[in-house]
Amino acid sequence: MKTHKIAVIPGDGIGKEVMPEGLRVLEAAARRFGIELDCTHFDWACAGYYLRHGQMMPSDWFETLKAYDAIYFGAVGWPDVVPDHISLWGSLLKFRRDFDQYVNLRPVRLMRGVPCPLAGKKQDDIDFYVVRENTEGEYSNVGGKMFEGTERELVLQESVFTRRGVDRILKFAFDLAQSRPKRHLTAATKSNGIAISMPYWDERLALMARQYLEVTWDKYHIDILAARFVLSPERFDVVVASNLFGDILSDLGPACAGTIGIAPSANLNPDRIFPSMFEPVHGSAPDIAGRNIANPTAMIWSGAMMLDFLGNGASRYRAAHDAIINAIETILSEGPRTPDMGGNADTSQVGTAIAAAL
Ligand code: GGG
Repeated sequence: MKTHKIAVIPGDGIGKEVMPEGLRVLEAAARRFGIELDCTHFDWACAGYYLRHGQMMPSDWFETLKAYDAIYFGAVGWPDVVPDHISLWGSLLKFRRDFDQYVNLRPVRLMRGVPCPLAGKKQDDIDFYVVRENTEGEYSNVGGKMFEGTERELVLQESVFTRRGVDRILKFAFDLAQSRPKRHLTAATKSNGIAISMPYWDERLALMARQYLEVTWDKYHIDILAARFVLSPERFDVVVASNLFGDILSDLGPACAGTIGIAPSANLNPDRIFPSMFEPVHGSAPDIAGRNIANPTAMIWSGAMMLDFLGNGASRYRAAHDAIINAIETILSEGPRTPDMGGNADTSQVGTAIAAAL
């Protein structure tokens, strides 16, 4: 039996609080389904390695992590001490780029037992994926400053859209749409205002669509698309978006499905040359950190996605994934619940309950 080497990076803030619950449930699932996991912990965080060394990770981080099958990541950010762009570009974004995790796959689902904040929507009405481009686009450090501190101060920031980068994320999204019963793809754009990169994105989209005749597709400008998430989420199946638009939509989607505390994500290197990374959509949430009240569900669900990816189609791993989702839904229906879901349970109580429900 293969032993999967997992690099565990809890990170900062509530990342440190939800990670033990993620591991608790992973261990329970691994025991039940006969999966071997070998976890190694790294304290690469603002309130960890950074405080001692002035950088987020050691310089040999790439070689170190390359030896792992997956990265299980909590959250990054301690803005009172380290500016967010330093911590993000010093860890999370390095993983995504250097390990070519070009797909950020973010399921948006109204889970059983979660009251929907949108009037009149049923469980089946919210069940789609946001496929976020994860290595280029608006997330760039290309640009510069001139005339700093003067009246003529000028700040320039470029977006980067490559043919390879655009085509591969569109292909992943169309493949996913083709594998689902609805077979529908929606693309986010803003080609009326962003006059070079977004028309290019639209052009590549239309070309890619020609190869997927069984998939129906449409595209919306990001502003009206955001409104449609709230007004009619049932129209979506697979939503593909550039890095920034995908980031925004994948916070908005889970908010429409109850709470961002349950939203998982998978940063995938689909070619499996480098480790993929699994993390909650939420960040380190400094406002509630240290109180043990964060919802651990997103961390736990991300662990389920990790098992499924590690299994690469194997039924035992798929069964482990499904059992975790079922345990999450049981506890969301029957409690205990954290305060973001109207309950008064703490993080550990919810994690323990989900592990027991397995
Ligand atoms: N667990 C995700 C996390 O720590 N997110 C912090 C954040 O600000 N991420 C920005 C991004 O995902 O692009």
